[in-house]
Amino acid sequence: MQIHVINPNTTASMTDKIGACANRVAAESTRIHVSQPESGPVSIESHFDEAISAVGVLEEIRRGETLAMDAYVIACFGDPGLLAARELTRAPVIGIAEAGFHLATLISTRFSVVTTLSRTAIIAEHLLDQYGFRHHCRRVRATDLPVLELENPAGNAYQALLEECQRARDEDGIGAIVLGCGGMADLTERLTHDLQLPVIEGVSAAIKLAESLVSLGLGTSKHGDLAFPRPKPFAGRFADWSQEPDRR
Ligand code: 2AL
Repeated sequence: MQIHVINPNTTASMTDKIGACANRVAAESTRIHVSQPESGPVSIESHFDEAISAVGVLEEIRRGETLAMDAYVIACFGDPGLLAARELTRAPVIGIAEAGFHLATLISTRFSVVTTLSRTAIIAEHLLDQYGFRHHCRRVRATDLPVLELENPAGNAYQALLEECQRARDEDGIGAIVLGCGGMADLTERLTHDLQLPVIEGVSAAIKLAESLVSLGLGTSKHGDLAFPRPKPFAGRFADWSQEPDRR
């Protein structure tokens, strides 16, 4: 089984970290391919960053389709381009936010999300509404850590994250915490140990969900709105996405 893990931002150290995390949890027979877009923001922490990064994600899916990937993981907590990505493939495509939310509801009745910047929290809030998890989530908490601070070995990111997670555990009436950034993937074990409650990180969650779906022979439905996009010409810088319109 081949799973293509896409880091939607263009920071290579984060891509490597996400790849290491995916490899740690993947089954022995699973091969992990990890990539990042050629162009786009170094971190995704606004609606603007997210819109630009979604194009990069779709380009990576198109590349993955030429390599016959069995599943895709979008490893940014805003799940940028998720539904559009599903339109481009029959393989399952899993976002790390939705994967984290799903697993949290299976082991707790309520969870909180602990993410990066306050301004980014709205993206997780929107996803909770869109995916129908609003009722399960007590609170989306921000640490006010910029995403790239998680890549700074001399920084204090772990302590800030731990303290916000402790507040979530002690004040929110929850049973589990979902980490709200792909760059937090390597901190899960330490946080779980320090907090003594389940901490879910979306990259691992998404890999195991992708493996389950592929093992069950389940892929993205091509019946209805996730069918392949209608072929049509594209202008300008997207001209190479053009396909002859289907005249039937
Ligand atoms: C993210 C993430 O997972 N990767 C990134 O660049 N931005 N999300 C976030 N909430 O900070």
